[in-house]
Formats: sequence, structure tokens, C-alpha cells
Amino acid sequence: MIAAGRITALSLVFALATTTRADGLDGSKTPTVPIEAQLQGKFPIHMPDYKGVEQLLVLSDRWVVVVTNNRDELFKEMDRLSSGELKQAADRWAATSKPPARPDWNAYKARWTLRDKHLGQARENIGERRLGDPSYFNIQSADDGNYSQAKSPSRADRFYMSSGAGREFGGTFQFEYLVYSYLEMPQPMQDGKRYEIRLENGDQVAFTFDRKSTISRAIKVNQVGYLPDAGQKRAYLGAHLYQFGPLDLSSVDGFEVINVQTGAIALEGKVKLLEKNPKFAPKTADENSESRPPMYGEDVYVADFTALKEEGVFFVSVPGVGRSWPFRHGKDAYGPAFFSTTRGLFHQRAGMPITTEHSPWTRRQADMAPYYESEHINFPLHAPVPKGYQVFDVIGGSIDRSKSKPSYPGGWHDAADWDVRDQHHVAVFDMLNAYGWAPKKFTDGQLRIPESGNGVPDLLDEARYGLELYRYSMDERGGVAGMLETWTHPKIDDPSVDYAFSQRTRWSSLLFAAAAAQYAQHVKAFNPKDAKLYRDAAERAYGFGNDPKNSLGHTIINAKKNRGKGDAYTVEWTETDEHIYPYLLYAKLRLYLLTQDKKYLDGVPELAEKAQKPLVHHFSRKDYSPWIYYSIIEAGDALPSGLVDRWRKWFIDDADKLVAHLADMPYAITWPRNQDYWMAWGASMMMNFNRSLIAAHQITGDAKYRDAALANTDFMLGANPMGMSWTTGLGFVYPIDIQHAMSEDDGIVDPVPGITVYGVTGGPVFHQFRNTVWTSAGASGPVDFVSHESQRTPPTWRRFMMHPHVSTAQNEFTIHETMAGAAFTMAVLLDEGWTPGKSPLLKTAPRSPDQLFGNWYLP
Ligand SMILES: [Ca+2]
Repeated sequence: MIAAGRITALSLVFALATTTRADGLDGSKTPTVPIEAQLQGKFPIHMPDYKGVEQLLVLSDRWVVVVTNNRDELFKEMDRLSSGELKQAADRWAATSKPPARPDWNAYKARWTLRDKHLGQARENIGERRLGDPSYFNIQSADDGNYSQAKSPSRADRFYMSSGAGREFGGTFQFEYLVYSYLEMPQPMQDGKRYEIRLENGDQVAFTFDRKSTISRAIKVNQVGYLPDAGQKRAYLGAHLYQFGPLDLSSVDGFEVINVQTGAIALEGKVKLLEKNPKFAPKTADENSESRPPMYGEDVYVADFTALKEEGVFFVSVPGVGRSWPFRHGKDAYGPAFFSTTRGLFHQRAGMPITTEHSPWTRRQADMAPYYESEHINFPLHAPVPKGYQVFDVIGGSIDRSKSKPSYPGGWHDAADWDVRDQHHVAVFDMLNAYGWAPKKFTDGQLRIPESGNGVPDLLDEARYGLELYRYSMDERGGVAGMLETWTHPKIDDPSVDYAFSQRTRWSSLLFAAAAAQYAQHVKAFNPKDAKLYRDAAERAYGFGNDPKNSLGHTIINAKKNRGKGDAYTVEWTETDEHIYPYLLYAKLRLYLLTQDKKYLDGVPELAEKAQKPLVHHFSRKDYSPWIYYSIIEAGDALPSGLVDRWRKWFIDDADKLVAHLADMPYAITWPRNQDYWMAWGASMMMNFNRSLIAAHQITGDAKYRDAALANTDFMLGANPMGMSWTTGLGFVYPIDIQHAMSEDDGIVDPVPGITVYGVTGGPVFHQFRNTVWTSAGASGPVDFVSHESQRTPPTWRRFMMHPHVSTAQNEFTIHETMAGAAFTMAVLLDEGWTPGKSPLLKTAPRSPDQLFGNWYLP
């Protein structure tokens, strides 16, 4: 995770990183492809003809959104107002920002000073306000008699969105800001007819309104697919029109589910209203429900197609609205998503480059060698970090260059940048548990990774890679480090920073021991030698962690202010037994399960009593804490039945509590309806809730738990108010310009697939957008461009704005907070016998930029 403080430095880094690389690792020659033909069949997704208009979003036969981007005209006008100074500054910065040139910092500053001086006036001068004025638009049709004479919309509004960083004009625009013109058609469009919308400035878009080819963004489906035995299969209908309120769908009647290959109607049904403009439930009994905020700003309708039996690729077609994105319906629906999300981890591998042999998304190896030592402590996950503790000050202030190891292939880069930390073991445990429940599903060659073909299921290979760095960090005592980090957020190839391991601690060693033991248990059947290597490592790490002599006790950690460049200071901390219990419990259980040696179970019942429980703060749904206690159930035959029963009950109770939320939530997810807070940093990543649900399903066999996990998954893959798939590369409308250095630097517009971003936070629109786009500075003070107050407070579940640098809480991700839960879910939902050989995945290339619909997402 990257803290907010790095933003200025990062913006600069990204501004610099746009040159073509000689070594071919920037993707500049990577071909792009359109959406797979097999997903479109007889009903290719209709692409309008654009002239000057950037995108058209159809909502229904009554409402469309014309998206425009006026940066060229705006830049020209600002330049004119600045008497040519702006272009000079922007050109100068563009020319000097890339090495080996010396950056012209005056030009860097002047671009933004001049922008801030003239932007407000320039927006007035180019007539941007007119983009919310009905008379600015003319709608005509050659084949719909209602529009034989050009008509203006009956109502219109304009709305602002960010589609990411502004990279042209020397970065003058921090945002690629888009104007969404909401237009109400004076008469409903007719099925199969062609329409043309002309803007007063001559821009235009022509399109067909057809319920079998025109995507309606108001129809929200899981854009990946549905399993035939899912207990509930839903498309949701609804949209929020800001000052005009919820999209009116009251006249909608039936829907059809159509097979794209045969063209046949596989299922028909009625669209039903679930709830009009739902609000959050009261937080307390005495709170008035009317005073609670709207959840989505939509009237939520549902097209329920649970009865669909036929397998294939389908879409939902709704007369008067349009059609959905295509989706798979079949036992193998999640195969491609398993491939992408697990390979998302592969793309994060530390200590190696990603080359064209394994992916079109390539990067060099991050420059981290050698690995030094430091006094940094990667504190126990369940305990608070000491007040005032600054990782960068500690590493910068205590790095010991007298001890070092060469670079080594192992571990995953955490997020947008390059550090590696053992919080990531949740991904290891997730994969190993999914494997342990259904070993036959996972085979060698499934993932197109360097270890494909080694005889070991690729899923186990990826889990091993996550562990290798920690095995490598093991010292002569058996102690294992918990983190590899430097003192700043550097570029991938910055030779001026040094990386260092954190201290070997009892808990990091025990955590590794648990994971290494579980890996050894599963790999034994394929590679006994590797199983022994990992068993030995697990036992040594356990020996270190189980020995109180290795406690840090009361310790004084050296640091220096300003990331190691300032005054020296110290931080004190005391390790207690409570810090060790959960990890000791875990290591004992996993070593028993590996070796069947009952000595490891000594003291387990007492430890299970004393150790911090799963999900209890600072444990959360984003970590491995449930897996510690799930191991008690796995070792149940050798433990007191009361203890085992208690933990079975814990999982069932937790899952029941989650399942109970489903009925309350119009968009079905296991989120409490009264919670409109604490949604950030992966908290609203609903697939993180699937660990408890799938565990309860394993324990009881009751399908309701798996169905709840499927509902969460539907929501994360597009069946949500914004119609967004929150995982890159999955579905059609996923975030494009995210906080991920590799995706920004590889020269490919389509981001690295398999990354689930934080997404909706419930928080406000980031201040740079408010201060530049909602309000622009003008010669005589700030000019407000927001057309209606409703735009300043989007409904809570619509609070996401795409940008790679300035909105970290929404656009970044981490291995443990978001990626692990997605990879786990897809692995659990994978069908036995799935291989990428049955799909074109091995040849997957980035999508063509015009088909990256997440650039134009639904507000
Ligand atoms: Ca393999």
C-alpha cells in the first residue's frame, strides 16, 4: 500500500516514464485485439460512429449520455489567453522531463500556474456550459419518423468524470476529464432504428438502438459469467441521473436471455422492481431511516434468470432498455478469471522480469539488489504499530550494508511499487486451501508461468514463489524476515535506493513455518525433494519461533528523520507472548497436518483459547486469520472435540451472519445495510467475505454459503450500481488507469489483467478534481462549473473516480487486501478439468483502446 504522502514524487515519476525502451520491455510493439468473437457470436457489440464525440453510453430508449473530451480546444484557448506562454512551458517540460535531459523545473511549474490562471475563462470561452443545454444537441433519424425533423432533448445536464491522468500537453491537465451530457429523448427510440446526435460545434455520434446489439449501461450483470448451479442469477437494472433522480424504468416489462451462438431465446421472464431508491438502514435504533443517505440513487429492478439451464454465452435483452454485456453460463465460467487473477500474482513477482515468453504485459526486473539488513520490524498483523513508527525513517536510518545477499526470485511486489511483505501469505494460504479442498482441479500448465511443465500444479508453483523470498531470508538460527523494503517509493530502475530485510522475528518465522508446512504437504505427491526442502525450512523456522530466547523483548529501534537523511531518533517496543500466540498456534497445526507428529499439538487447546481470534481488530477480513482457526477443524481427529466443534460453529455463525445481509441488500451482497462507513482500503472488496462463506460451505455442504459467495462475486464483476468489474481484464468495464507503476510504464493502455482495485470507498471526490474541474481558477476568482448540487454528493455506492496517482484509496490495491481474495474466489469456483487450452487465453493480447469501456464508466 502506498501512503498519501508520496503523491508529488510519484506524479513526477510517471511524467518521466513515457519513452520507448530499447530492450522491448515496454510493450510498445504489443498488438492489441478486439473483444473475442466467441463472446459476440451473432450479436456483435454495437460500436457507434464517432465524429468528435468520445463515447456514447445508452441507458434506455429515453436516456443517453454523450461523452466529450475537450482538452485540445481547451488547451488552445488557454494558450491563446496566455499569449502562447502555456504551450511553450508544456513543450519545454515535455522535452526536458525524460532522461538524459535535465528537467526544466520552471517549465514544470509554469504549466500549472498558467493553467490555473486561465482554465476557468477558457472553459467559459469554449462554451463548455452549453454541454448541459438541450438546445446544444440535435437528434435526427432517417428511419424513425418521430425524428425525421431534428429535435432537441427534452431535458439535459452535464456531469464531470475523470478517466485518468492527462498525459498530453506536457501533463498540463492532471486529469483526463470528461463531460457527460445526459440527454432525455423527447420520444422513445425505436428498436432497430438509427439515430444521429449532432452537437452545435459540429461533433456528432451516430448509432443504432437495438435491444440485441446496443449495450445499455443500465443493465448490470456479472460480466464474466454464472455457474449453472448458482442459487441466484440476476441482472440488475437501474441508473442514477443526478438532478433528475433515478432512471424511470416503470414501463419496462419483459426480458429475454439470448444465446449469442444460436440466436435463440433461452429464457424469458418479467423485470421486477426490487426497491425504489433504497437508503442505508439506520445505524442505531433511534435513528430516523429517512435521514439516511441513498445507497445507489437508483430504482433497482431485477431480471432473474436463475432458471437458465442451457450452457454457452448469453446476454440479457430488455425491450425499451437494450442489452447486457455478454457472459458465460457454464461450469467452466470462471476458468478465464482463475487464469487472470492468479496470473495477476505472477505479474507481481519480485526478483525476475516479466517477458514476452509468458505475457504481453512485460516489465524489467525491479532494481532491488543486493538485499541488505535493517532494524525495521514488520509488526505482528494483529497488533498496533507503535505510535510514531515510520518505516522509511527506520530503513533509511538503520540500513546495515555490511550484510547483504544477492537478488533472488521470490515474493510478490506489494502493490503499485516494489516492496514485498509477509501480509501476502494470505494469498499463499488462500491458494493452498483452495488446492487442498479440490486437488484434482489444479494441474500443471494451467497458468502459463515459468514453472508450467514442471509436473507440479501451477497453483502450487505460484504459492511457492510467494514463499521463496522468506525461505531465502532465513538466517543460521532459522529466523525468517517479514518484509523487504526501501526508504521511499522508487522507480523500478532507481539505482540510488537500497532495499533491506526487516528483522527476523518469532512471529514472521512461525507464519512462514505454517505456510511452508502447508505447501510441503501438498507438493509431496509431485516433488518429494521440494517437499523435504520446505518441510526442513518449516521445522527450522518453527524452532526459531517457538524459542522464547528469540524474543525481541524490549527493543530500541534506530531511525532517522526524513527517510534516513535527518536527525537520528529511536522508537521503543516490547514483544510479549500475546504477539506470538496466533502464529505459534498456526505453525503447530500446520506442522502436525504435514507430519502427523502429535508433539506439535502440545498446548494447542490452550493456545487456541489465548490467541487473538479471527477478524478481531487488527485482524480483519483481509487477512489469513480465519485460516489459522480453520486448521483446527482440519486437525480435528487429533484434538478435543469441544474445541473443534466450537470452531466449526464459529465459521457457521460468521457465515450465517453474512448470509443474513443478503436479503436486506437490493444488490445482493453480504454487506450490512446500515454501514455507510469504513468502506476503504479493500473493506468493500466483497470477495474478501468469501473466505468465511466458502469455509462454512466446506464444513456443512450447505449451498446457501456458496450462493452468498457467488452473489459477492457477481457484485464485484459488474452486477453493481456502476456496472463496473473491479478486476482489470475481467469483463468489459474495468478500471483502466489505475495506480500500478507497471501498467503505467509498459506502453500498453489496457492495464495488467487480474488486479482488483480498492474501488468504492464511500469517501468524497478527491480534492484535486474538485479544485480543478468542479471549480476552476479564473482571473477574478474561482469559477464553479457544477451544474447541480446533487453532483457534489454521489450516492455512496457510486463513489469512485479513476486516476492513477491522486486517488490512492480507490485506485490502488495490494496483494493481501484485494488480489488474494479474488484469486481465492476464482480458484474455488474453478471447474475440474479446466485448462487454458480450451480457450484463446494463451494468446491473450491487450484489448484495443476503443474497446476499453472502463474509460467511460457509468457515474
Ligand atoms: Ca507447474
